[in-house]
Amino acid sequence: MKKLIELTPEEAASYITNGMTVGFSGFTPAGAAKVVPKAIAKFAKEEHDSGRDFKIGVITGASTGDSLDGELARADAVAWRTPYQSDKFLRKNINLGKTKFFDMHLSQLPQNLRYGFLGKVDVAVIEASEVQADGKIILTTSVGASPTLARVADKVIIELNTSHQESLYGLHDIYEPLDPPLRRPINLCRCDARIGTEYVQIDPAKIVGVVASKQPDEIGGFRESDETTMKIGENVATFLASEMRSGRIPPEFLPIQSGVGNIANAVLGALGENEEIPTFEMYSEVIQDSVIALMKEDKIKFASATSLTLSPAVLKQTYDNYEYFKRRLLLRPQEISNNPEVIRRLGIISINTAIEVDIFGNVNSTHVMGKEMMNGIGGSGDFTRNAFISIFTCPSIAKGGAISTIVPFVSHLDHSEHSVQVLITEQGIADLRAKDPQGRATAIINNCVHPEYREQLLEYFQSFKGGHTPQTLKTAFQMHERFLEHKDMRIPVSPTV
Ligand code: 0RQ
Repeated sequence: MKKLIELTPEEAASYITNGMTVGFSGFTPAGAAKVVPKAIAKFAKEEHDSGRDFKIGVITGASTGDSLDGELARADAVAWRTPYQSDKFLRKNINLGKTKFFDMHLSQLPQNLRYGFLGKVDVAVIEASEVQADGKIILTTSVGASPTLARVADKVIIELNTSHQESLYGLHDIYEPLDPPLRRPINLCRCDARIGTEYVQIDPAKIVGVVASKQPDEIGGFRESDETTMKIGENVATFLASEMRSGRIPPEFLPIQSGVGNIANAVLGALGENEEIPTFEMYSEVIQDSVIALMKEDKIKFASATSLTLSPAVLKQTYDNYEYFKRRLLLRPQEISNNPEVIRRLGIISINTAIEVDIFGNVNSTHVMGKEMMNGIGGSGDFTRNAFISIFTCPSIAKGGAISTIVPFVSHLDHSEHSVQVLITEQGIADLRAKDPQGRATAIINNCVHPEYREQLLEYFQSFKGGHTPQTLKTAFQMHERFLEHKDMRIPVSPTV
């Protein structure tokens, strides 16, 4: 058996040349490649300083950490990027047009790679906790798209990261579906079902070398929940408890998917505190700090996801009590954690955050004022479209009240009124199920809009003259236009004489 060769980060980076497509492990900063992308960024800067071009195409599972997206963006080394990002430097390059970005449903990335829709992957850089000379790779805190990236790439570089728990064997369940017309049903009928292997298996001949790393995942902590996020969380818990009372959610409850960020963290905290909601399971893509806290209290009994996105202190607690947690956690490829077939079968309750929602329930998750990319659609579409109940949350205002997150018409559309069932802000709950457009608009304006904007939206709604949907094209973007002109969506009060 071929012995694996040890490489320095610089030697590994030398396999990557201008114009290549590189796949990196990482779904959120969890399990993201770190030392090799940093070395690539350094090399890119040197090439640029010498007047030579150096830019690559970058594919990952989702967002990553500063050593990957941050370093490469600061070196202006990213020609194109997919499927998701949340780095401020990369976001800037995307919005300046320096990096081409196409965001896609995260469940589709691995199959799109196999179908050849994204072209050839030249090199995959994969963080591992263990690698064997026969090509078995045990991943770290995320699975994401790594199994597929490692399998389709021409060459593979391993970042062997020893900052993790000594053995993560058994944390992962690796299963890659066959492609049509040979695809079979995904035999997953419970959150804790295992259908694959504990390791990724690739052809060892493709592994060009192993780079040692001790760098921990670059995950920041969360902002403390404030009054608004706490109220949103309480409203979500109240809504789900009332769905249980009405018998629409069964007494044993249904698995929860929760997005990332401060609001999602506060929502999970509130679910944990609601006494009517029984112990539940998660079938999600990201496991955040709040899941671990609720697992310790036995409020969450199992969590299946594709990444363990924990702040350093919480990851340490998890590793310190690994015997307890390893029976309750499972990481799957994003193609399975976010799989529409499985989401529909298990009856997932999805909870995601919107940037902007219109009075009909159309949701914008990605673009500020219709044109500035924030992060990407991520997994929100995979879950929303296929959920048992799909919920969107957001504060009713942004930027200190200068923006109403509820507008007459979204400036960009990610989730349509056909998929969005419930909207929850700190103001209240709008249940949009079985309502026509007028009923939806009434529920949203009455229950979710901030008082400072209620009259304005009501006036818009009432200006409608005939038709099925109360929409007036001429004034549909008046609030956005006012913001672009005056940096505030509120109608200025005319001075009293
Ligand atoms: O900016 O921090 O500069 O003030 O957007 O907003 O309220 O802190 O909420 O951190 O949960 O992020 C939709 C971006 C929300 C995220 C989004 C500004 C606001 C603030 C962040 P500041 P909050 P969050 C699973 C599912 C898409 C992907 C997804 C997201 C910043 O949840 O990327 O759902 N979702 N994935 O001020 C202008 C508005 C605004 C606004 C908020 N209407 N106009 N700015 N902001 N509303 C995850 C994965 O797939 C991995």
